Amino acid sequence: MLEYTWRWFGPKDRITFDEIRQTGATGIVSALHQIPVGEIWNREDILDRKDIIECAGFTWSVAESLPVHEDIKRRTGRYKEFIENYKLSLINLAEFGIHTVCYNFMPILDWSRTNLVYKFNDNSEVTRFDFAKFVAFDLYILRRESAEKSYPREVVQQANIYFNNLTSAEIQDLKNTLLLELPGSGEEYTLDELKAKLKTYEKIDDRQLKSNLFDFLKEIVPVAEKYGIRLAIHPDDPPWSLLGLPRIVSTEEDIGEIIAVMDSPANGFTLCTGSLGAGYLNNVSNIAKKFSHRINFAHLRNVTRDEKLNFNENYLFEGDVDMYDIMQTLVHEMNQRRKKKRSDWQIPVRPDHGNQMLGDIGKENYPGYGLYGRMKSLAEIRGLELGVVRSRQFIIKN
Ligand code: DNO
Repeated sequence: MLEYTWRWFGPKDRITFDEIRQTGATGIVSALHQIPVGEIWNREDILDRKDIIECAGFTWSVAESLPVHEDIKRRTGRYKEFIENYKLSLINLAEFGIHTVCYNFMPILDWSRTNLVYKFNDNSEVTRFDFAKFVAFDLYILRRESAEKSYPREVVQQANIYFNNLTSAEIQDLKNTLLLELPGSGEEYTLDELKAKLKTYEKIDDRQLKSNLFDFLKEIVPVAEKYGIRLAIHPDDPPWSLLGLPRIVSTEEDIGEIIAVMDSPANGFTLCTGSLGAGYLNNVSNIAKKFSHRINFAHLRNVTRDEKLNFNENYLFEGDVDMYDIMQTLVHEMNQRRKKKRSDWQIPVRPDHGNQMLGDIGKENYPGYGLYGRMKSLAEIRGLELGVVRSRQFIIKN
């Protein structure tokens, strides 16, 4: 079976270990958020976190994220030192048995949304991305230089109409949402800070960023291989350029290139069905099938998307991603790994963002990381897997 995991943000997380245990998860996905990006995850801090997790009866299954410093992404400044630090962090994690490491290569922004409390008709809440709203932020709140060149004329017009109808409270809300600290980035910006950061990527296009990623992989994959680490790059969320920034882990083609550059089980990806699924042209079932041998971690969640680059998160079985197909692929891949007698055949999976619902409504947590929505998704994931596994056995027997 898949290894059922749960993202726990560390001792400040309001979700308790008892609650996590009751969801059915056995593995914990966690990160040392207190360590500044670029610094080494030292042995003492790793051991402390591991002890807390193990004393509660769980395994620390995945490090998410071991963040990549912007200097590495740009290949400027102290990037050489930060790459050496990254290698040491990997070695330290491996020493304590944490062998799956999730990271991303999204410049500056991690996942982005224009609405963190979009209400469903059942009164639960999810996150949503409206392209015109995002463009309105870029053009009229951030006022990025030459931003209008990034968008087709109709989109600029739409954004203009949209913006002119906003109240000042709505403008403030949009601004806060987009500048907010999100779990992956660990940073919160002012408009000026964000503008200054964006400038540092002015000369870096997709090709350059990809080449910087490949250079990084050429350095870290051999270390990961040697110490039994399975790297799992996380796709861009959403899978397209934002604010003129390059984004390079967005499509089937991108993932194909990334895993081909260092062909090794150490160089894999996180099958994040929601991030990839937000891309109208992404067929997530195909991506999963085609690259199943390099899925080192899975984030399962669904989205409803459209061709105009709008999407909202949805219940696991109610969006545009075919979860049955995805599960077939995961189960098949695990069987293949088992046949090869790989000790790491079990793929860790976690429910990703869940609806804010039931007893979570009104409670504080990172958007998408409440208790009940994720618990519901995890129950559905487990049920789906059991159904897929049993029906395959049934077919073989009969
Ligand atoms: C969002 C998460 C991401 C993810 C990072 C991995 O909820 O899936 O923030 O942790 O992108 O580096």
